[in-house]
Amino acid sequence: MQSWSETAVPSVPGQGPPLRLFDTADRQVRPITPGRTATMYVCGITPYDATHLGHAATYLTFDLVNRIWRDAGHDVHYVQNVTDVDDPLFERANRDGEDWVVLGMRETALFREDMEALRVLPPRDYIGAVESIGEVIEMVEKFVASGAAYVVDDAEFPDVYFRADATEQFGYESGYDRETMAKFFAERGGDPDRPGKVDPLDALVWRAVRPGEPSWPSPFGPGRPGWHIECSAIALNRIGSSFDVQGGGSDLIFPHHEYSAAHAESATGDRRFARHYVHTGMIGLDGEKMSKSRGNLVFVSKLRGEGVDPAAIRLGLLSGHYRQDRPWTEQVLADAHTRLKLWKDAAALESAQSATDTIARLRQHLADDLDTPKALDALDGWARRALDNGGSDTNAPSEFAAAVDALLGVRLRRP
Ligand code: 5CA
Ligand code: ZN
Repeated sequence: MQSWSETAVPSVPGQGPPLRLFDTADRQVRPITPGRTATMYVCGITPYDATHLGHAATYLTFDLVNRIWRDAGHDVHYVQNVTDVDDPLFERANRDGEDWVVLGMRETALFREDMEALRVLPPRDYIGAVESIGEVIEMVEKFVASGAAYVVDDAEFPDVYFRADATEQFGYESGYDRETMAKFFAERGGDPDRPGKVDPLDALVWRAVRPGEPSWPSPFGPGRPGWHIECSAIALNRIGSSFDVQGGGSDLIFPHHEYSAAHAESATGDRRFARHYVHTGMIGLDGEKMSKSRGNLVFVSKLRGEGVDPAAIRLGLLSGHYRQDRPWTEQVLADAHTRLKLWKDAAALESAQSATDTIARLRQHLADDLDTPKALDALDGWARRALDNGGSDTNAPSEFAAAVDALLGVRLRRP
């Protein structure tokens, strides 16, 4: 699938400390040690509606990871999927009397536009679930051959299920007990009560065709992929196992990332799919998680349409810590506008005091589990001092602007 276009990233003199991030599986902040090419897979959207600020916050978080790695001189192989065949697409398309393929294409195009406007660096591989069906079938064949998956005894709908006990280490990613797993499995797309399953926690990897649903031929009969398997297949075939970061919102910790890891580990025999599992907190509105099912959405495209500067959306979403659930409010946006103006004014000065220490602090705070609140504070401090007291360093305003552009993705001056 076509990705979106790349924005230029200025290079900034000097280097920051190595990146440390919280790993959900190990429940601690620890260093990430990528090779020359750093590898990252971030779960993409299900394109049945426009991108809201919750989605945007999650992609902005991993954009920081991408930018920190590039700043450290790594080549970054970033992979993202689009879940372009799934129940929510059919439901929305049916409701609106539209073709589900057209709906998916339109919302994916709008997502690309939003990402470009927010200056999110594009994935190198942007892959649709439909495009990866051949890869999914290959994996499911392997599971069936090894006994990791089985076809339910149902003549009408011979679905294929992956055994939750196929790998010894199942459960390590979320660390949840069985009761918590059962709760989230039922709430987040699982089907614990499907007759014919060996264990209620076994996960669908191939869904036999139902009347009115699209299907693709396979050795197990016509059907379509289950959900977790698309992310396993897409990541494995592009960045292999033991890649550096698997990313997504905290609502993907279980079941999605637990099973995509288990599928991949069952296929490869490796103990660990990703070296770091990184999860973002949920953006809320009016006291509730922003979600399509609750309908309390603020769309990026709607704000853009109202003339809101995407750089202010970016700064507003980055003003809280990525792991914290946090609300989007009018105040968050107003503060972001004030900050953007402060930084732009300082970046437009002819001279200021040196920005070298401030850039070092920016890098330190970001490397410390993406501590954006402290990073943004440090930049505010420099900008205020520059505007109040001036300084004689004529390079400082442009160095400040280059660092903000490279590391935070906010452009303060015309290039
Ligand atoms: N297509 C699957 C992943 S393979 C999916 O979860 N799609 S999604 O459109 O529902 O979500 C896309 C990403 O946005 C996921 O990482 C999800 O965790 C994140 N997300 C959804 N709602 C919020 C929110 N309110 N705050 C922060 N992140 C969110
Ligand atoms: Zn995914």
